[in-house]
Amino acid sequence: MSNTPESTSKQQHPDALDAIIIGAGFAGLYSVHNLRDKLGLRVKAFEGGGDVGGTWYWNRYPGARCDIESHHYSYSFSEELQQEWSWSERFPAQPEILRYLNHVADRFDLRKDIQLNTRIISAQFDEKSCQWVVETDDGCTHRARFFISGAGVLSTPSMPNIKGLDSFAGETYLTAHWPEEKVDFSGKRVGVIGTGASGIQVITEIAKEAGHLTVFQRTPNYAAPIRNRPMDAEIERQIKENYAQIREDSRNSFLGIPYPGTLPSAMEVSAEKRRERYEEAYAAGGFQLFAGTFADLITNQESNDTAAEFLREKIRERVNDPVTAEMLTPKTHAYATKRPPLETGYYETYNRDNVTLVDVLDTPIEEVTAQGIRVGDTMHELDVIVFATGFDAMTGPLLSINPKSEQVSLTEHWADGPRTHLGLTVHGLPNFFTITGPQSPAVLYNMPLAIEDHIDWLSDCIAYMGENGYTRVEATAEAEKNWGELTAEFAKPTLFDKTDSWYMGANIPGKPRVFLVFVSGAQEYRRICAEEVAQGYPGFKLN
Ligand code: N01
Repeated sequence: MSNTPESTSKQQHPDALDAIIIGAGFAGLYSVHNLRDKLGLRVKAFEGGGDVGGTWYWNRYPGARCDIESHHYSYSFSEELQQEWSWSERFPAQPEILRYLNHVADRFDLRKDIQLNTRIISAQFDEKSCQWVVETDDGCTHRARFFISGAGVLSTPSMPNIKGLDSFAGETYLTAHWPEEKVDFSGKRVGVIGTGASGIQVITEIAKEAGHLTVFQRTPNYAAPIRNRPMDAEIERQIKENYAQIREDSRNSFLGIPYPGTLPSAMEVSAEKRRERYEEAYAAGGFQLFAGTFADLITNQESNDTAAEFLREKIRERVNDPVTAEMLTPKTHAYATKRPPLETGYYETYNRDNVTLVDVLDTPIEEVTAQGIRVGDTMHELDVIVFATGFDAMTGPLLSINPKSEQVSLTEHWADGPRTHLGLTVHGLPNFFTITGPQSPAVLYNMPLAIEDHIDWLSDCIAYMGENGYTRVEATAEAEKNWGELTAEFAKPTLFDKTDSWYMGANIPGKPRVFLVFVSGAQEYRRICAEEVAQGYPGFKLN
């Protein structure tokens, strides 16, 4: 691997920053605040979007809503922020989360260290100066000692490779890059491809407005009601009074959301008791069915079957037409091995006269033409196509930048799947941190807390380096190997690898099929990270 021209020169770099940060979503914003205001570093975040917000800036499609309770899906680092911000609903809609993140940017004066409308396109570690040399798409080069990715885990959208895509004469939209101005669906013939969490939300909303909606479904999902409602003033008061305890409980729970009363196994209770638990969780909403019923749903096929069958019954109850109900009923994968979506009236959408469901599993989409979408011999004429077709999850955002050093390029290093230590660092790429990176609990841990944990950890590491006169930190090859083995060991007893999902990288053609998440739960992961610090960073070479 060759050096950049600059790295071979002896030139000093007075303008170099201490840290360059990718993105200004939840991770980028807290990184700027923490590193700048706690450690006193000179930092700059580069954000491709036209404003702060990350995921919540881009995914502004109708119906976009977080399915974790608002008071859990928020920063915990500032008690003042927790007390002054009021959430209007139990589950926050995209515009409210975006307002919250804008408030955070203003309140902590973060904007002055964020450059919007600018993407980082490459990054190379220069051994001589011990600095990252980072190129942005405005043609500029920047230098910093630390390179920190807050690029997100679901931020590289995936477009299917369908014949004739460019020939469509109507409008096309991608849920993951939704325009700022309102899209008018009234009276139009709309097609939606994809029935994951995004598809389920957008389908429910578009159906209310479109002349006709055609949903192209490849794999049906196990969706359950979210049960959103306006925030109750008394509940808000109790939350604000008990935030410290709530956060403590969250960080000590598997998913980072403290649902009480989870029983060890669905097979250790009677069928009646099991049914009772599922009914309660279904009525309570949120992730309670997955995270608040039985702890072995993702490890025991028999237990999983009971939850899956419960949800299949609910779908059949809610959808009037038995043929459509059967098409919507998942049969080929275990519950929660694809991330379970939450909904409000999704299944009832198929009881509307203006909605048609088309199965594209047995007969895939043949082509897109100027008029619409052809499936087998049937032409579905459309004015609008919406793609809710997912993301190159977890590794995609990092591989698109491909950070390099003299020893390592990330694309080569991860050719057979991600290799990291703690899901946060990479051997051969010094002073580089991947917030909620692959092989961390990330997507199976309430994201704002997962982000804060990572940033607090890397910030402590940088402070430790300063205190001890180190300028370079790098995960050892051995630590990386051990972490890979531990990640695989934790994944082994689970059912995840039996399903083709984005957790497995299976939604992207050619992507290595490996489980991308450290699935020990937040508590165990946090214990391991704390131990690394307590033992003086044995998994790292510091110099
Ligand atoms: O993406 P997905 P998503 N022809 O990958 C289908 C988070 N999120 O954006 O399953 C036909 O889940 C594909 O079919 P299949 C959350 O973590 C959170 O919906 O591969 N269909 C699938 O149905 C979530 O898990 C929230 O057979 C094609 C869909 O497209 C993650 O983001 C809201 C196709 C993609 O589903 C990703 O969700 C939204 C093709 N060629 C998202 N290619 C909340 O907090 C793909 N598909 C609520």
